[in-house]
Parts: sequence; structure tokens; C-alpha cells
Amino acid sequence: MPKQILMDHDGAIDDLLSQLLVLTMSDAELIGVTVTPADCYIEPALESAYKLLQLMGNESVPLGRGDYYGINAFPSEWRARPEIINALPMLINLPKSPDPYGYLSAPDLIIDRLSSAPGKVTVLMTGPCSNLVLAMEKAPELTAKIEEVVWMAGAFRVSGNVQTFQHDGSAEWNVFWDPISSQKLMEYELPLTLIPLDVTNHVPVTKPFLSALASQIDYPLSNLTGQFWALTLDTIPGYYYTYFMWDILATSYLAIPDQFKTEMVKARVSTRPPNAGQTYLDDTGYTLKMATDVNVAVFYDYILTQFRQ
Ligand code: AGV
Ligand code: CA
Repeated sequence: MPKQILMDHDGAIDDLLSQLLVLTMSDAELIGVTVTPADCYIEPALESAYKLLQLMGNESVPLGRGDYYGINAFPSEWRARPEIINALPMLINLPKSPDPYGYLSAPDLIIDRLSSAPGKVTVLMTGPCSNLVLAMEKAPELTAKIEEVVWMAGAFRVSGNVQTFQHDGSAEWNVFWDPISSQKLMEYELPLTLIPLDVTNHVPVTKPFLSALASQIDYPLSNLTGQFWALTLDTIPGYYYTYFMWDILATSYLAIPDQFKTEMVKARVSTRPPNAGQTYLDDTGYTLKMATDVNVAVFYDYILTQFRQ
């Protein structure tokens, strides 16, 4: 039986690419998608999420709308990207998507999906974790339905990627957006696997990768994803703007876990300046698994293969 996957993402380009990637996996069944209004504005991001489901013939997968806004907002230039995605030629003429305010709220959809699943569910998160924490606070008994939480988040033995006022640069954005929920998630000590910057730093979006993807442009998914990735190459110097395959790497962990090196650690999250959102190793902290390395060649090849269908 395929793994049942519940995904929460935050509408950035690599989140949308990750949603597509899950839909290409033959041994994964996507049972719901919730969107967090973090690295996106919620309405266009829900439209993108719906269009990608339609494109793959999966529009029956339910969507949930994140209504909770975190503590530290993402830069608005980043959040507007789904508007461009929705206007790409392969997406613009798809049938209109539903009213975003007609969807269940994200925590309610998470509760609905977990409680109606026949077995345990793997939760994939490629944005902040607030929706999952809200759901677990409302329905604590449902934590028993979670097989594993795989989360693109954190930076342990490397610098963070938050460059802003009142901050020392040690945090990764998904944790920084809502450090309090991040701290709460760790406290649950669920089977939690983090894919932090320590490992995503190994997989930048490179021109040779985009070139290889373009060489298989006759496959519609390679054509479309090549356009998505091309949109990530501009630079806003103030934000150290190198685009990595952050969320794509976390998503690939579902399919090729053997290609990752992982470590069981104890860790905590800081909830205050100057390092709010920093994840750090601490012997008195909470148990979690973190990925530290990946077979980079196998990973890039896996992505090229999946988008060749
Ligand atoms: O910190 C990485 C997370 C990932 O979930 N996001 C982007 C990915 O979706 C935030 C982020 C960090 N740097 C960024 C980000 C950038 N330069 N542009 C957009 N988002
Ligand atoms: Ca993301």
C-alpha cells in the first residue's frame, strides 16, 4: 500500500515544485494539502496549489487554508511569486479554482485527514509548522495517527538564512516565522525528521541542472518545472539570495531516504532575539532526527527522472 502523505507548504516556488514532485511518486498517496501564508500570499498560493492538482488529474485532493500568521513576516517580494506561476502558459487557462474562503481552515483539514485515515500518515512540511501545531493542540489524540513528520527546517552546524534587523543570522526562515510553534513541535517528540540547511546547502539550483532538465523539455513536467526554477535565479542581494532545493530535498526524503545520512540528536529552538528561531543542539533538549548529508548525484538524477513522466 502506498504511503499516505499529508502536505503543508507555504507557496514558494520550491514548495509548489515539491507538491508536483509528491504527485509524481508512485508509492505515495497525497491525502490533503494545507497552505501556510508564510513565503506567499494565501489566495494566489491556493490557486497555484489547485492548478497543480488539476494539471496532474488530482483535483479531488482537498486543500486547506492557513489563517494563522506567524511572528516574523517574510519579505513581500518573495511572497508574491505565485502570481507569476498562475500566469504561466501551462497554468493560466486551466479551469478557475474555487473561492479560497470556501476551503476548510488548515488545522481543521489536518484534523479531518488524520482522523479519517485508515492507518498512520506521514506529514511533510515545507514551510513553518504552525498549522500542524494548531491541529495537535485542538485534537491531541491525533498525534497517534502520525507515522513521521518530515520538515524542511533549521540550521544546526551552519549559518542560518535570515538576514534582518534584531537578528544574528543563526536562524532558518521556516523556524523564524513562528519560533514559538517550532518550540512546541519539538516538545511533542513525535518521530520528527528535519531536513535543515546543513544538508540543503549541498543542493543549490544550478545552471547545469537546469540545462539537463531543459534537454528533456518534451516532457511537459520538465518544461513546466524548468520555468518555475528559472524564476528563482534573480537576486535580491540584501537577502543572500542563492536558491537551494530546500523543499525538494525534504520531499525527496520520502522516496529515497537511503540516500541520506541522518543523526539522532537532542535540540532546542530559541524564541527570543538576537537568535529567535535558531535551532541548536543541546543535551537537555528534545529528541529528533536530522539529515546531515545526501548523495547529491543520486538526488539530482532522481528529480530529473520524476519529471520525465
Ligand atoms: O529557508 C528555506 C525555506 C524553504 O522552505 N524558504 C524557501 C523554501 O521554500 C524561505 C527562504 C529562504 N531564502 C529564500 C526563501 C529566498 N531567497 N527566497 C524565497 N524564500
Ligand atoms: Ca517553503
